[in-house]
Amino acid sequence: MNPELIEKVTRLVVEKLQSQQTSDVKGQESSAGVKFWQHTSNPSTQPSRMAVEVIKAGKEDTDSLIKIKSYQNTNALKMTSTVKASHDKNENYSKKAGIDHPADPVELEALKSKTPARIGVGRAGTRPKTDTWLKFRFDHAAAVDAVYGDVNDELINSLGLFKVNTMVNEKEVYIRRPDYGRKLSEEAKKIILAKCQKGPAVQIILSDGLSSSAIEENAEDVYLSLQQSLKSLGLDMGTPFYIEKGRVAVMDEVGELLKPKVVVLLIGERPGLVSAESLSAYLCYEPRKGTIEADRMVISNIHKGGIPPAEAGAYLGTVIQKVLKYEASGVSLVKKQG
Ligand code: B12
Repeated sequence: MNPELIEKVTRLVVEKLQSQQTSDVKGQESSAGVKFWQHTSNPSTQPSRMAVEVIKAGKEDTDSLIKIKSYQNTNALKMTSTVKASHDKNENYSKKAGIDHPADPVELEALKSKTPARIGVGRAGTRPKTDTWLKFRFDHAAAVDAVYGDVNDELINSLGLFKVNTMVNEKEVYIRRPDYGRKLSEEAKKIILAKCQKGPAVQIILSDGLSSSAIEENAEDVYLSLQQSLKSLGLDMGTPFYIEKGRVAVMDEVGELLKPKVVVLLIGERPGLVSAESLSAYLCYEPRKGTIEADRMVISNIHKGGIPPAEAGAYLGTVIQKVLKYEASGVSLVKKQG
């Protein structure tokens, strides 16, 4: 954990976003030197890059490269290095798995560089090539692990969070009964009421949701940078905690109990075959029982191949500031903003 680095990156991002409120931040380089992640970078053709790079950010910020990552769960570490090794080994992946004699190789490469989806992978007769098939099996296994895995308590403790449960006790029930994942257990309600500050401006919650890997890989950076961002914006953030096996609408129950102005829920997304470790941040102004979905909003695709976690945390702070200013979120926010 390196709070100074998180603070530095968060400050740069918040400054950038505040000076460029109207522009789309993705894919642009700021004058302050924060480089945003190239979403469609293809791991098989591009060298791996760190989530956040701070490049000659100012006279006093001369570090050429900053890597933010301190907590490393051993499984997550194993997985990350396995993925990396797999990508390294697959240096020639696109060649082996690609179309043998493309009519237009330049155009094909251009198309492939625009998406991480499995396009232009070629085939062996009527079947996929062995490399394509093995990569598919690998990514599918990672997705299953993400859904069925549990977040390491060490991470939850290291973030200073306490853990509560929904009405779900096992993953099979979680998958079959989304409604149970939207309700807190009676014990959870008591613990939350006993431990949490009432009526904060911002209530942060974390939950594994559909991907424990998403929390393991990204939660620390997003959470720390979100905290820094809220601190720099002068926003009070109550007592954050972790909900095991939660669904998005569980925030309504938290809203009822603690009456925060805004709830932000960092939750694992349903894994796909491109990334099994993607995190979402769902936000809502004054969520309560009966809140309609249109009043929620989401920033999705937070992971090292999407929106870099530390930048997402910083960005979230500025979105929360807007939600508080207009006292609305989702479609209501859009309507009020005009
Ligand atoms: C599954 C899914 C759905 C399912 C949700 C069904 C269900 N009960 O789970 C369905 C098909 C209904 C759906 C609908 C929509 N979705 Co959708 N969805 C997803 C997906 C693939 C996974 C979401 C997830 O894992 N959530 C986490 C789990 C734990 O949450 P949950 O509690 O089980 O389910 C809730 C959330 O999934 C939430 N939700 C799902 N989509 C959206 C979209 C928005 C804007 C909001 C606020 C909430 C929300 O609604 C569920 C019920 O509360 C994501 C892709 C991704 N990478 O995240 C897109 C995604 C979140 N959806 C998206 C969109 C645009 C929509 C729609 C607005 C599409 C439309 N034009 O109608 C609607 C809005 C629905 C809503 N709740 O307001 C976009 C959001 C883009 C953005 N940043 O704003 C995403 C990122 C897909 C994408 N890449 O474009 N979605």
